[in-house]
Amino acid sequence: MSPRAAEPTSTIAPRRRRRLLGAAAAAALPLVLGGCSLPTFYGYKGSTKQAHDEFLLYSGTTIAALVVGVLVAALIAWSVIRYRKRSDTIPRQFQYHIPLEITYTVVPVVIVLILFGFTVVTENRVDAVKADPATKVTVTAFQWGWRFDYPGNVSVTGLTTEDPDPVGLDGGQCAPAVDCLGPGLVVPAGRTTRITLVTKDVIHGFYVPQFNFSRYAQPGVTNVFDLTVQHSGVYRAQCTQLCGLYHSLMFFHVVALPPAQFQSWLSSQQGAATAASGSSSSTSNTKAAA
Ligand SMILES: [Cu+2]
Repeated sequence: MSPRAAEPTSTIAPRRRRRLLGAAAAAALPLVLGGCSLPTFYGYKGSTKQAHDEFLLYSGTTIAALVVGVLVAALIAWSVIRYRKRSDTIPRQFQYHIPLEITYTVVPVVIVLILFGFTVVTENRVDAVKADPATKVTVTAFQWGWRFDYPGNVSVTGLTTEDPDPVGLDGGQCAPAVDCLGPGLVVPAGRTTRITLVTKDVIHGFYVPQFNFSRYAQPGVTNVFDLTVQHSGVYRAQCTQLCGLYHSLMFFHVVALPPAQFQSWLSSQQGAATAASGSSSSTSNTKAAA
């Protein structure tokens, strides 16, 4: 009697244990996969207000993808293990399971619609321009460098092969620690800067990784957008469109200053521009060329 009584428990218990282990492994998978990248998923949290919106969209989409991926992987693993071949008998066959087919058609469509909705809302917020930005800068990309034009005839031009810090604001924190080659686009921190992006020749790409933002500078097209850098600092940036021989050197950096410091910088540049125009009838102050 005792061997028979012991038989069921000896076969069922390991199976239950395996199921429990499988469920625990499936539950732990997102944490293991996410691991050290949580909560950014290898992305930037974003140094501008607009970038943070992008980050929320990115992380939300990634979490949704992880949930779906883990669920699908778990179902595949379950069916592979549960229904593995045990004999040569052909198992029961199923087809045309209408409720199931409707479910696995409708659920993905609903997921795509939700992601689409969040994307539209986020992109509208990122592309929105304020009626009253704190400052306006026209950014001109060219082979091979960048020019930044501020109100008051202040113009900062940087060539890729020249001074890596033409505005002289690195304060020792730029090269080589931050490796911010190229000219500096100076903006006030915590305030909105209106960027008008154009190109003088071919297509270039305005890309600041920490802003989660990239936009083409296209011939014949004027792109307008707002950036609201949240904290003072130096942010590396570069051209992301292959634009010719020195494309790989077409870096620039964004320098976000406290508003008062930005204003005093701009005032001093405007004073210098006025003095230069008075003495040489020139209307620009091209520091990198000096
Ligand atoms: Cu370029």
